[in-house]
Amino acid sequence: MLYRDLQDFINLLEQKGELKRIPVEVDPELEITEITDRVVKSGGPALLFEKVKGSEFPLLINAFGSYERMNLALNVESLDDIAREIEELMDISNYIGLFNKIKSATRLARLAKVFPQKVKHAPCQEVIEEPNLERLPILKCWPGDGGKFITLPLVITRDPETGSHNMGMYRMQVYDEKTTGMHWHIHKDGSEIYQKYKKMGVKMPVAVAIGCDPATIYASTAPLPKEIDEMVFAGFLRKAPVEVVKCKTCDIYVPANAEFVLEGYVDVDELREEGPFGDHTGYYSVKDFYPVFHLTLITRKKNPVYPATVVGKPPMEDCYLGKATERIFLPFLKKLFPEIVDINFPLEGVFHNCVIVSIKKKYPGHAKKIMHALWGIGQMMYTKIIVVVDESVDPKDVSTVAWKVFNNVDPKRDVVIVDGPLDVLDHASPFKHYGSKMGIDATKKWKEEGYEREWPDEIEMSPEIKELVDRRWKEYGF
Ligand SMILES: Cc1cc2nc3c(=O)[nH]c(=O)nc-3n(C[C@H](O)[C@H](O)[C@H](O)COP(=O)(O)O)c2cc1C
Ligand SMILES: [Mn+2]
Repeated sequence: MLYRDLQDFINLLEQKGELKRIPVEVDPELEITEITDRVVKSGGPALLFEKVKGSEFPLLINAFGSYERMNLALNVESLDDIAREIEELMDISNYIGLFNKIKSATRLARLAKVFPQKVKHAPCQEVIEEPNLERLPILKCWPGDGGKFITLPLVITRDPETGSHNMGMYRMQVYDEKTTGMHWHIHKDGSEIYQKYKKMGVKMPVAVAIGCDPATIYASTAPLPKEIDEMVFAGFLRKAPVEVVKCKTCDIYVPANAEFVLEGYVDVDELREEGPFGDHTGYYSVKDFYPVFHLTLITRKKNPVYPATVVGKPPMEDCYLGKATERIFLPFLKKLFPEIVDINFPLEGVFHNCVIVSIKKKYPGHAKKIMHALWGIGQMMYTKIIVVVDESVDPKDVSTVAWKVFNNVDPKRDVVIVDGPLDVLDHASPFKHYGSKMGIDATKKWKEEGYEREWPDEIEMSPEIKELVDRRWKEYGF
């Protein structure tokens, strides 16, 4: 089923028993966080707060906060299904031979539907009103936060040189009814486009869509190369084009199905203190200076729902968005590095802090090669700790991975420490954006890697005895 918009998704969640409505009045300041934190951590449903103190609009949260709901959001049985589809699309052999060509035609037809489709009239422009963020049920998430934050915004900008769109999720701190922070980190596409406007010395138009169909929301978080428009990717994921409409005050096209659209601009000569904010590392990210978004117009549906999320100590809702990325981007990584078998970003590492990767080791130093490869690719550059294991180890089985690390590693030989860029959210590094990273080679070592002794065999029981014990298990009295 194709979700027309966020409310369509809400309806489906409700039908599946994956949504709870909360009819009593609840405070968007801290109270919603505490409720949501308890619900996420106990594997509970999405929450629709129908009466948020101080606002006429209902608030949706935790819509993505489980593996089941993430699958529903992207309309698949399992996230690996998307990986398989991408793998098939990328496999050239699928296009050779008549029979395969016919099968491929349906695959390629899907690509024809990925491009956004312009429409003239859009639900997101049913109501046009003066800018006033005070009317929205915006959360103050944690006690030490610098204020209220829009936590699930789809920030849409246009490259002034190429005209292409970018859509990234960057939190927005509310300063007053018309101004917010714009927290795009320096390595992100939004910031790169901002730098271009800054060089030109002109105001940067920005539009923010709040609440779209779930694939479009997810796409704004996906670490795509800058050249790929997230709305094209959303079209691929939802198997239908994203309908877009032109903003009322600028040339940016926004998803027509958005619940709210904030139109405005960023002044390239202005920075303002942003934060602190209780972040997905489980710590507060410290105050820092970021660009400022000036709201000039709000357009919205007649009866919109405001979506939000709360991040904090993992696991939180955003962990499941991260897991979708882990699965969806694996085929791209495998295409570049066919030795990769599987990958796991443990939730405790909040994406950028730890990656476990299993490889088919083919030559001396192969594990070290893959560490450097990952540090050199897109947002993987943030990865502080990379653990490499042999293909026989499942990276998701963290206990077995730990056993390999604790027992297979000679630290002097197998640990690689390098300097390089880090995520701004890293609070342990000596500098902002820059510090060290560690790779741990937990694979079996070879003679050519300086291991002159005999690598011992892993202990395994013989199959005959296993089978014998299986057969006699009841007889033993268990
Ligand atoms: C809930 C949530 C909040 C996020 N907040 C920020 C943020 O404030 N700043 C930022 O740079 N990235 C943030 N991200 C990560 C970006 O959305 C992600 O890196 C995305 O790929 C950026 O898009 P871009 O590559 O087009 O810049 C957040 C992700 C999620 C899921
Ligand atoms: Mn991008």
